[in-house]
Formats: sequence, structure tokens, C-alpha cells
Amino acid sequence: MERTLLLIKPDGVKRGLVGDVLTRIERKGYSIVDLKMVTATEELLGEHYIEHREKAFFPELVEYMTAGPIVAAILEGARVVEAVRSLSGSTEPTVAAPGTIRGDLGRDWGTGQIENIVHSSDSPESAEREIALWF
Ligand code: YYY
Ligand code: MG
Repeated sequence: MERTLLLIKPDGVKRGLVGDVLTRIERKGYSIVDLKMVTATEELLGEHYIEHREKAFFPELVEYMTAGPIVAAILEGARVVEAVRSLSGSTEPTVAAPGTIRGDLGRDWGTGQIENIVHSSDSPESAEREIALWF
């Protein structure tokens, strides 16, 4: 069965959105097969965001992602990777479609940092790589 990694980022945890996010997953019918709270290190984020490690925004991304605990979940189901990307919505909350997690719950806070509540794996290969990092 296909698996994906969902992270509820520090802004999502701080804002009390863990229940809302997990409820959306459960109501859609996907299984939560593992779940934990973890504070990320810069080293872990360097591996997780390996494709972004050299980008100008990476230091601020690390600051955002280490600002508090993260809830990490392994989700399972047929085509769950595509499904959870779709439920998450596009990267920028301001333009993410209403009905998605980012579109419904996220916004631009004027800090210059994109805070978008969740991460979800972008392919089955990324999912297995990321699950091995976080679990
Ligand atoms: O996969 P997804 O999370 O939708 O977006 P990515 O383009 O892979 O970027 C990962 C993560 O990095 C994004 O969720 C916020 C952050 N980020 C940023 O801080 N500034 C950017 N210009 C682009 C992305
Ligand atoms: Mg990405």
C-alpha cells in the first residue's frame, strides 16, 4: 500500500490546527499509521529539503521549521501521495485554492516567510525517503 509523509509544521501546531488537519485526512478515508511530535534540527531539514538546501530562502526556512514542535504522520492508502498533495493545496497560502488546508487555514502574515501549515511528499519515492528521515 502506498504511503506518504505529512508534517504539520510549527505554525500549524502553534495555531492549534493539528486536529483540523488530521480530521481532514481521516474524513477523506486515509489511514494514519504512525504519528509523533518532534522538534526538527537543521541537519534533518538539510536532508528533508535537500533540493532547497542551496537556495537563498533556506536559512529562513530552517528558522521557521525549528520554531517549535512538528507533528509528523505516516499516511497510507491508494494514491495517497497525490491525494494529500491535493488536500494540502499549492505552496503559497494566499493563492492556494479554498477547500485545501493551505487555502482554508493559511495566509501571508507579512513576515516575508511562507508559512503554509503542512508538508506532504511529492512522489512515492520522496515519501519513502522522507519517512526514513523522520521515523
Ligand atoms: O512542496 P511545497 O511545500 O509545496 O513547496 P516547495 O517549493 O517544495 O518548498 C518547500 C517549502 O519551502 C515551502 O513549503 C515553503 C518554503 N519556501 C520558502 O520559504 N520560500 C520560497 N520561495 C519557496 C518555498
Ligand atoms: Mg516540495
